[in-house]
Amino acid sequence: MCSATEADSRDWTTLGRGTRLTVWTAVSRWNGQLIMAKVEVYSSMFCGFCYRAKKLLEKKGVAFTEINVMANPARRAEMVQRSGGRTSVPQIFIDDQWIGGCDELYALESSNKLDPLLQPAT
Ligand SMILES: N[C@@H](CCC(=O)N[C@@H](CS)C(=O)NCC(=O)O)C(=O)O
Repeated sequence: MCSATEADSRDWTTLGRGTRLTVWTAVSRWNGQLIMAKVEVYSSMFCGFCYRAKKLLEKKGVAFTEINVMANPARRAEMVQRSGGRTSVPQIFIDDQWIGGCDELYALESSNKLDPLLQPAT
């Protein structure tokens, strides 16, 4: 289980400071080296599509930052702006590239195009 809310990742970063093994944060690192792309999931509670999208990422062992737009209208506005006007959740970004929602995430996985996107930019 490698997912983290933003609050969690801050806490974990603090916990990990000074230790040799840096704990999993929202951006996956091993001894400071980036080993996976940055993944962001804008979501809300009671959202089956969000649940499915997060399940796939968790199954693949992908660390991601979850942004709850229901609790934070400013972040919803940010999501709409970054996704070109989409209002539905989830909206998913990999290394700041807009991926789409749950259906698009599963389509990428089915066509074997998701893993290359999850590699860290070199
Ligand atoms: N095809 C979209 C469906 C997403 C969707 O319908 N999400 C619902 C919540 S579970 C939603 O945000 N509805 C409100 C809206 O469309 O503005 C996906 O795969 O992500």
